Amino acid sequence: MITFFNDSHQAHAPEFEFFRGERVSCFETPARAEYVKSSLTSRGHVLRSPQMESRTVLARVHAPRYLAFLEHAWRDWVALEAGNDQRQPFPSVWPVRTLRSDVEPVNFIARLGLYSMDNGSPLAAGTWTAAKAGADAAASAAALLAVGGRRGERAVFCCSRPPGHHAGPDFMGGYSFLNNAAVAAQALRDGGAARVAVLDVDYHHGNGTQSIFYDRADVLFVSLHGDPLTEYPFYLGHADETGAGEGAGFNLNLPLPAGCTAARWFDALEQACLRIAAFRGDALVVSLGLDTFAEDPISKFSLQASDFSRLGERLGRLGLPTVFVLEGGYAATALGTNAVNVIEGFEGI
Ligand code: SP5
Ligand code: ZN
Repeated sequence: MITFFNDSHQAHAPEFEFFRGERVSCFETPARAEYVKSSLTSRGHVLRSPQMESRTVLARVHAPRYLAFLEHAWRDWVALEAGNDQRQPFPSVWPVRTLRSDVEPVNFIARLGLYSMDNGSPLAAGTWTAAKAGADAAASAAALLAVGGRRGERAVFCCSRPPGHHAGPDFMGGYSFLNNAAVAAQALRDGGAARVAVLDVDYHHGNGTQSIFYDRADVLFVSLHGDPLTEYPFYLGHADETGAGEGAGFNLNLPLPAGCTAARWFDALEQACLRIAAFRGDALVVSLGLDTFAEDPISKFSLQASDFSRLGERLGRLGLPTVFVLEGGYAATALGTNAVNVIEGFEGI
């Protein structure tokens, strides 16, 4: 399988995040992508660098004012006060119900709150560089697939970070800044695929991807994840969210209780796959979160390494041209094996 590696991923390396009111080391680290890279390489997979510029497609999934903010956020933060280049900015105020989000404040922290869903997505000097290169990888992957009558690849894997699936039309969140899965899906549409399915298997609901496509029938969003009643992102991902307007019936959430067995997870995967097959799309985008792993430090499902092979096999049986984008997964040393297992399961190796 063709694999794109985001060579700029290390530019996004914030030091800490907040957890229970304390500063803790980031869970989403550069080492994650390096572990996946080394497993891919040692299994003989050849890594390529993305070639496509994603700006046009980015502007179709994200709001212009959000993209402008994110691109210049670090510069604006550093310009604010001497020493800020050694400090991480965090939002501390948000435009929740009754407050206005149509007027962008001048104050930097207020702008950061406007464009954030949480205080858990730390910015660093190279966040834009890394996230943009990740979006370029997603667009590059979409351009290589055999869709719309074009000759091409059966599947492409994007080994990249930061993740993307919590990033909505105009906000960052959950370690995500640019929604790579949405970029891949939109690029596939623009490249001639009439209908695209997105399957999100990360432990956390892909609220950003759901929101970007919620009122559209041309992109089906299906997600299995920890029940938002107890799990991040808490405010989206319930079973009664089925799509709106033309998109009614084109969103399927399969929330599962934290702590549930792998058997139950695979039952939900089967339901997801049946819905995707019935949709009869031209291509599939997989938001490949590996935080469903039993040993993940922040998640509560129980998949083992061999279960990732089984996941890959099941997705391969859908028979669709497929883009995989890496999302979460925080048991860093196991990420390589688990990612390669999905890919090789898909390929029937
Ligand atoms: C892409 C992705 O997987 N984003 C996940 C963002 C989760 N952010 C909230 C982290 C909450 C950590 N809870 C830790 C519980 C440990 N006992
Ligand atoms: Zn996750």
